[in-house]
Amino acid sequence: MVENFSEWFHDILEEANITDSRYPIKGMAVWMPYGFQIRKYTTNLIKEVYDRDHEEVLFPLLVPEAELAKEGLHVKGFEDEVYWVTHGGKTQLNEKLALRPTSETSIYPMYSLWIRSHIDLPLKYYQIVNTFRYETKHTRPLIRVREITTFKEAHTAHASKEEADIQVQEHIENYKEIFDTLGIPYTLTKRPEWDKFPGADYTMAFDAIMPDGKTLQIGTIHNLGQTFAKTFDITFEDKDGEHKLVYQTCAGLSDRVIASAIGIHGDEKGLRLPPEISPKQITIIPILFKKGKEEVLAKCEELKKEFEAAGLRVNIDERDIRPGKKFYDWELKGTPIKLELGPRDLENNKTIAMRRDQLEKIELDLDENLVSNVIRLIDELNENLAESAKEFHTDHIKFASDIDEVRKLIEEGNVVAVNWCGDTDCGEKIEEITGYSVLGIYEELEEAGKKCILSDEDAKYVALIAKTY
Ligand code: 5CA
Repeated sequence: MVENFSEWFHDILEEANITDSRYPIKGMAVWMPYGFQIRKYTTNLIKEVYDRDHEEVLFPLLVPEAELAKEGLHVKGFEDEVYWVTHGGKTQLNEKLALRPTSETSIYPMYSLWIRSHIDLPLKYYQIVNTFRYETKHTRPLIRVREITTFKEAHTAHASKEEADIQVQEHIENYKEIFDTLGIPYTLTKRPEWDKFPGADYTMAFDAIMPDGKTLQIGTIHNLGQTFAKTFDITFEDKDGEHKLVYQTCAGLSDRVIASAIGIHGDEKGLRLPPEISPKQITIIPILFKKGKEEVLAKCEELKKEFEAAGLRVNIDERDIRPGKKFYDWELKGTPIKLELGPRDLENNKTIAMRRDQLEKIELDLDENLVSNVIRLIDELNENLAESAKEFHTDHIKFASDIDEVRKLIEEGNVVAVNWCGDTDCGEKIEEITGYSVLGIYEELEEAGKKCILSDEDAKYVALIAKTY
């Protein structure tokens, strides 16, 4: 699978009924029922984390050209990627309208109206919407799409620089919680100057290492400083009566969260979904013969109710097909736990459980401990998925001390750590020579005396270099 990750990923999306990419617009796909459920539980998780101290809102999709054009750096970063609406029916519009590529220029003019005084701060809103980017790099379902269907963007405004810096840390903690819940290991780097978000002071980014060794940026957090506040005139009256500009942050996640959960945990048999986002956490497979059919089905229903009462999502696969085919299907679809129940099991007061990550049969008694036993299996699976993913991740970050070694290690499927001076020219040269991307600063070097991998300067940082999606 590792050699053909791209093919595996493409196939599993169709086979498991997640998305259908045959929609006749490049970079846009249909969310199919099973995929839609996975997406729903993923957005539920994101909402659960963000609802704690943000409020959810919903802005219009269209942005007037004049607003989009206001922030020079920002518009320059996006001008090649914007889709435009030019007509309403047959009438040409007075002003072109952009399909939001992201929503700073849609949200901040309203922040300028809403924020008046220090008591209005901090303001912390988020929305989960679709955004449109006319991507020119090779598109891939969920990974690089032209309609990002699941774009979580949080936008905050603060009275001081310190509060904005703290908010950046809070976004980081939120993202860690989301990725940890899904067992997705990540690197966190400060993006280099030339790769930060257009208009930001600095960008912090989470990257996952996919099975083919390429990294996928799965979340970004931007400290916007006062750039947008100046452009959109977002000011407040402070306690001392002075009018001041706000400090802002924004933080984005996308369909890539789902892509990484699918890609990182999957195996040659199909999906291995983290229980949090698995449409069903338990699939009960009745083994039916003419004799004893009613009893078996009645017991399956009874078990389903018990599991549901404990807050678990359960289905019974009653289709009139061979049990072997059902096993195959639910392995493909990645349900964490399968429970098999036939007439003989019922007689013996047993059921056979199987964890998707192990595929060994585990005999469980049909007694009052069944629910807690199954919950234990789900927890063990969850931990095991996270641990094996973490092991892969750690094994694939290697240190290199010269440029040739960087190339070799990346070609072997690794992400490479190097000592770096931090200079932009030097960083861009590293990218030029190797053909790979400098993800950013991974750590600051505490001791002096180390040399940069390329320039003769002292190294200040450990930077990561990778082949990226
Ligand atoms: N306004 C900010 C965040 S609120 C913003 O747009 N940041 S971003 O450009 O970095 O995008 C946020 C996240 O969306 C990225 O970290 C990346 O994970 C994801 N993303 C960006 N472009 C695409 C795309 N074409 N397809 C899927 N996901 C994408």
